[in-house]
Amino acid sequence: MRITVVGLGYIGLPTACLLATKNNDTVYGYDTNSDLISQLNAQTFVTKEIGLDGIMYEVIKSGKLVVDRKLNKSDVYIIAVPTPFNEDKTCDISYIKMAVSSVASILEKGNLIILESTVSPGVTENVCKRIIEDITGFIVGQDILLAYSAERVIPGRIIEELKNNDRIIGGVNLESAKRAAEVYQIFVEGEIHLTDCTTAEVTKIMENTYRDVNIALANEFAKLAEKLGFNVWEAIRLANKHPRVNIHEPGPGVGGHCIAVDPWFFVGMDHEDAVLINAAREINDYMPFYVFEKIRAMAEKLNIKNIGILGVSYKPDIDDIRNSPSSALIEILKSNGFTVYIHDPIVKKFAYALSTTEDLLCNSELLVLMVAHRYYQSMDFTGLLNKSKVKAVLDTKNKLVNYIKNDRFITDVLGKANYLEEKCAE
Ligand code: SAJ
Repeated sequence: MRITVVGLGYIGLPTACLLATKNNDTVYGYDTNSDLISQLNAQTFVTKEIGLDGIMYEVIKSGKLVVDRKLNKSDVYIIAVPTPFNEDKTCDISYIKMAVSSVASILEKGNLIILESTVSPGVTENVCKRIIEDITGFIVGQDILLAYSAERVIPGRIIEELKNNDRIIGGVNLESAKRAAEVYQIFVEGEIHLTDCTTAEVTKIMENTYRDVNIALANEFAKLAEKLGFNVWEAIRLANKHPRVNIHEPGPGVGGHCIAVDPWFFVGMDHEDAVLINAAREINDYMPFYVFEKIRAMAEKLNIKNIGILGVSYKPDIDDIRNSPSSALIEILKSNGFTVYIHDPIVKKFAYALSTTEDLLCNSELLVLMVAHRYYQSMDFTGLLNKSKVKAVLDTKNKLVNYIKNDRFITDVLGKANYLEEKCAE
């Protein structure tokens, strides 16, 4: 089976690599980004994704995976290109249209196209099918097979989850779904479930919406905790002892390219009915502003101007900064006249200069934990802070303050009532 993966991003590249480790024929990886293709071929592309670095150059060196800016004729095309959202919150499918058109121009009877990008319901059946039929003159479902199957993997564990997660595959007809299942069976060890395209598409955005709404609920509880006088972290821990309750974790906001994006597709399609989904998105997007208000309150009390930010990735232990809550917070702090020192143990490229741990501690008066990287949790903060000019610590993930044992610092934790006031009063 000759397979081409179109789009070598966060999902396309690991998918192509895993296919290449097991497929009998060469797998092709196609991307329009010439820098990426050159870096992959020169073996200079660096990834922090566990397990990917190991197999990536093995399959490229052995010729099992050929990456190119030229689209090669294949039996199967897997399309994994980005789908951001438009200003009106609808799903931007321009990359999909381009990719499907390019593939359609070389399609042969009997070929299979699988769309993997996250989309609003109906894109495979209505948009992709029409483009293919218009360009080729073939009939989809008869001459050409077409299926939809979204990835469901979590950045940081992509390789492991690509192999082990269950997979939902929707086909324009049963034959399309079954043929697509044969492709994924090359490397997927999880169960494969067949359905129609629209159900498979909607399942994907429902999963991410479920998580977004639950994080928003946790964030709302955190705000209530501060006003009503309880400790949200302890209350959630205990509430989750109930066999049917799974409250998520509060935090400084929701980042990434999935949970912060996909729920908008529902809102964009039906603003009137997607009331809860819209509210959840707004609650989570507001969290960096909420954290800023806490910083402003502390800064006023303690006469502070220099803020140190711990962590800029969108979540712990990865180098992905897309839509990161820290980026939003840094913009707000800067536009309000604060001087900001930024640190991250993993991220190397960021819009602003990153400080070393020493610079951060020498210059910051208030430290804000935004990302609970393992690095921060294993640092001897108490020792380091003693030698610094830090006066206060704000912990938005309830991970640091508990073990900074020193009365010299004012500490505050998101979701803990009157914590700051108590400490200031002491
Ligand atoms: N977050 C919280 N509280 C939580 C969990 C997460 O504030 O309890 C924050 C994180 O810090 C981060 C954001 O939410 O900023 C998103 O992180 P995440 O780990 O929840 O999810 P992603 O975006 O890395 O990956 C999600 C996953 N979806 C689900 O778990 C339903 C993944 O399985 C999907 O494949 C991925 O989106 C995707 O590609 O759609």
